[in-house]
Amino acid sequence: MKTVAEFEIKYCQFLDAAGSLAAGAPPLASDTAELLKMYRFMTLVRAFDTKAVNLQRTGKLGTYASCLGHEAAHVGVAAAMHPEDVLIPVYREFGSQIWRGVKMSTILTFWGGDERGCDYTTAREDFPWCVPIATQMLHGAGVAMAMKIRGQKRCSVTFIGDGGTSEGAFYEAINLAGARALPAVFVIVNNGWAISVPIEQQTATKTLAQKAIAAGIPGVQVDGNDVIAVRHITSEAVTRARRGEGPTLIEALTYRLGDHTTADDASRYRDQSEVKEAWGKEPLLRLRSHLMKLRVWDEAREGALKAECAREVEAAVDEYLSAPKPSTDEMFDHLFANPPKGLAEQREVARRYANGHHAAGHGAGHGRNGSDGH
Ligand SMILES: Cc1ncc(C[n+]2csc(CCOP(=O)(O)OP(=O)(O)O)c2C)c(N)n1
Ligand SMILES: [Mg+2]
Repeated sequence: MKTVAEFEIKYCQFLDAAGSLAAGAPPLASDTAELLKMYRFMTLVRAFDTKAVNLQRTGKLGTYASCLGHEAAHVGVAAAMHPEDVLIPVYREFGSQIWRGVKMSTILTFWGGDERGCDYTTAREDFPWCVPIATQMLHGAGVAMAMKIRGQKRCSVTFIGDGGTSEGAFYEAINLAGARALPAVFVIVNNGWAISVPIEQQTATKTLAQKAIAAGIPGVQVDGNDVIAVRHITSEAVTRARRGEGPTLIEALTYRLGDHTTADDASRYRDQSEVKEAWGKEPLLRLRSHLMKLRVWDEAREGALKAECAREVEAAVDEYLSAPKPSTDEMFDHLFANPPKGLAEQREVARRYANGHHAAGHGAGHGRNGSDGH
């Protein structure tokens, strides 16, 4: 017997939970302008997220997947991308999207049940949300293949959750990306849970990053709550991809501080002590203490930023709530040139509901109250 293959998986962290910076941190760690920009977006996303959950609770938004705790993973990845790269999200990467210029009112429009929310004014080639788990991985590989065929200097960046890495589409996508040396970056946000399934039950593998080995591509683990490390590692992967050096799989370790979605109650399956411990490692806290050590942050600036973010979020909510609703016809308009009889009937029924003329005993006019798409 002889060893024919060996591998190791590296883990990257610069800023630990206490906000202490490791030796050998990249110049980004002292680039106060960039750090403040990332902190600002992370704070904005948290304000947006809190508001979105409240909107759902008061019947003004459909099912919503909170990104609480994922701010560094989301903002760090987007900050490493170039504007012309293509972001392919799952359903909770709002931090990446807002960084890339997707309007908060647009995000609310979609999660309020209106598909016009997929029509971004900025980052127009970025993909909309993807609820069928792992299918977006194939889109990510396909987009990268198109870029390669066209000889473009750009890459796709595709997100996936820990649970998603158990799906066939995950393996198919990284295999293709490896075989064709595609300009693709895949980011696993390992938040410890796939709804009620903990990572220990999800897989026997020691790291999710090592799944890259079977695809013949580099895999690396990063502290997903350390925005400096996430941005640094993603920058390296994006640079490699854009140079034609092939794909990378990044596993960002973080924690889902909220419920899976607003349709979930995590207290039914998850120990509160685990959540409490995770709050001590959350991403804003450590960046804030780092900024304070650099003497570019204090309580007054924190208060001013929170007030500014609250105003921005309120303005987005106003824009969302005051926009005219689409007609129910729009659900049917682009399906068939000549709708089959059944659909034509459904369109009529929907019109009757919209006008309040429906059969007695059935609720109607739920407005923006979407159903559980998960
Ligand atoms: C193909 C498919 N199977 C099942 C589901 C139901 N589902 C929605 S989210 C989810 C768990 C996903 O967990 P993970 O990939 O870890 O992402 P997270 O929600 O933690 O970000 C499942 C099973 C789905 N949407 N699509
Ligand atoms: Mg998960």
